[in-house]
Amino acid sequence: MSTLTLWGFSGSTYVRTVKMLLAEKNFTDFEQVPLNVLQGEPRQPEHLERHPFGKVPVIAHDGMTILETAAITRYLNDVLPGKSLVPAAPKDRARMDMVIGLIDSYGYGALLGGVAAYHLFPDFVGGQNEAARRDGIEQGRKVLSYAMKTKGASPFIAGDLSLADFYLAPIAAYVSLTPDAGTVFDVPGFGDYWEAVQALPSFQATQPGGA
Ligand SMILES: N[C@@H](CCC(=O)N[C@@H](CS)C(=O)NCC(=O)O)C(=O)O
Repeated sequence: MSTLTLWGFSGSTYVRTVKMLLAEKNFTDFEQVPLNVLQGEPRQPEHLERHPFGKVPVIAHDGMTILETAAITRYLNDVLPGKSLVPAAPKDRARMDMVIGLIDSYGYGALLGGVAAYHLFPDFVGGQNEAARRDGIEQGRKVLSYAMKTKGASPFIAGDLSLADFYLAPIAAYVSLTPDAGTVFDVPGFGDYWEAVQALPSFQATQPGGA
């Protein structure tokens, strides 16, 4: 029996954030319950008991249910063996947390709800909204620009690979499937960074489409 249960389908960017962390930790002993966001499955009463706002991911581990990606990823980073994906140096940790904050507050809504949804799943957001798409491009570019400024000459956003990269990569993956990718990704430094992210085994092993 698995020691960890992960609720949420692999098409969720936040679920992929968790799965990239698990992959980097080489942890495979988990059961994924693939609740499909596009079909409203996390809004069912059973899942609302786990997450009052009907969101994924949620995990259960060692007798505890944990919701919200920030809590889940930091918990798993602490309890699972292997390299840490949270920088030890306070300034690097701040780099990571700044970019995660920007993604949570501005990037996810702009790039998923605005750009990706417009092209890939408009029905989920009530139809194609040109203003939301344009605004998404603008806000999304701001987030990517700041993420690349924060990265500077480092290989990844917070120096070494960290949770911040696992937040950004799944969102960028959706944008890359749209005709707006060229515009959104046209910020200094993003091209090389995106190449490096796509080469990560944890990115390649967590492509949506399976569960
Ligand atoms: N604050 C949450 C956000 C999670 C989130 O937005 N998940 C999306 C999928 S990527 C979701 O569950 N959406 C379901 C819905 O809005 O109906 C976290 O950090 O985990």
